[in-house]
Amino acid sequence: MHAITSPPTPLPPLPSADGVWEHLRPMPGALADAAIQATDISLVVQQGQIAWIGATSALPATYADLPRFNGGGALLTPGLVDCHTHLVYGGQRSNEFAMRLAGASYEAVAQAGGGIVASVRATREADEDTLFALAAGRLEALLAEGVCAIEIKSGYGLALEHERKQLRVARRLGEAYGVTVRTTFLGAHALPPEYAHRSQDYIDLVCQQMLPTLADEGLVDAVDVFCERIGFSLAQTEQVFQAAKALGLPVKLHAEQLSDMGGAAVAARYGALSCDHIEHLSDEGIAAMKQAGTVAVLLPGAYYTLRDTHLPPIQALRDAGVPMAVSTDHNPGTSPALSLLLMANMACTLFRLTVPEALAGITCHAARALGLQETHGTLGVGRPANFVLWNVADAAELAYWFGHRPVRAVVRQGRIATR
Ligand code: DI6
Ligand code: FE
Repeated sequence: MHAITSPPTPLPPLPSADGVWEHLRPMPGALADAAIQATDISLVVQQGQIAWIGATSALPATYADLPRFNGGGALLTPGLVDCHTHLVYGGQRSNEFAMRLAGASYEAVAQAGGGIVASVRATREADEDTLFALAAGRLEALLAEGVCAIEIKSGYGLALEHERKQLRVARRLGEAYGVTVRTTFLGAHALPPEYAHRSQDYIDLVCQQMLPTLADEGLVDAVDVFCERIGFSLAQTEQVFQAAKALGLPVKLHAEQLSDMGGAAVAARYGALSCDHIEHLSDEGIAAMKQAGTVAVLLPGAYYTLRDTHLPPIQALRDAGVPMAVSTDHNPGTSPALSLLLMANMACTLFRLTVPEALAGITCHAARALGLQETHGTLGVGRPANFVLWNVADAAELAYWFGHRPVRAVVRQGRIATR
């Protein structure tokens, strides 16, 4: 890989979105205030926040002199939320794509020295500016589609300085692009080679050194573990959760992706924000998640890439009333996906979500999976102005087209990001 030595150039400032955005047609479920029933609505942005929202016919006269943006009846949605990504890493792993096509399983690829550890090597070799430049390109693809908040995990460094590098890049991306970034420490993603056959020593390091140090540096918003046969055990998962709890940090879990480890129920006991993947989730896991208010994050990109056939228990989650989010799981191994709309489409076609479920999955439920439900994922007064105008006749088109981006305008953190 060639190194990029110069620091990333600061991006030019985006124009302010302050003013009246009128004649918009809200997606069902888009507004925090369900009492607003109008189909022609306006939204007032002041100092980057939503100052008023309601029927265009009821716009208060006090806003009459503000700049006007005529939406022309465009569909209005909240800014999209991508609640599970591994966006910052070096290299890429198209070679494994070929290996899997030739019949190798994800686990076999990992055992052959590929998998997560291959990305760890490339990430350790890359400096911070290189990682920034690589991740910036990926982030731009997601932002162009209307993403206004994104979770970015560490987990390809697996040593203090390299995990720090990933998390610092995640924070820098948020600042440079004016996008809400939630960082998740995933030190317990895989066993680094230098700890081969010493997984307990590594987990001790994660809990006693890496996590407290990075949390102290303000780099950690949540803590995640890959709880799996090829990842970490239930007991090790719980040890990491205890360390997170001691620091007052919320937890999430890569749970029951390849097998039913019982991780979801443990995560729920720690009040997890979300359990993600969950193809093999049990009824006990579902009940525990419901009780704890834990979001089920569905990752159809990984399911598709791995040509998995074991569907997550969608109907049981639906029956239990567990909120379902949908995310890219962007990562170089199992989900090299850079379109959240494509994930909504795949959640419908592969997982049989309804269109409203898929759209809630990339907005309000995704926000909840990050603990951002009071500020993101629905539109309401006092929230930061994050919204998207779409060139579509029907909200269902957002999950219907694929390979198409019917965006008319994106307002992100009160700035006009795409027009
Ligand atoms: N589950 C995933 O889908 C990714 N990590 C994880 O724990 C895969 C990461 C990779 O293969 O690089
Ligand atoms: Fe993941």
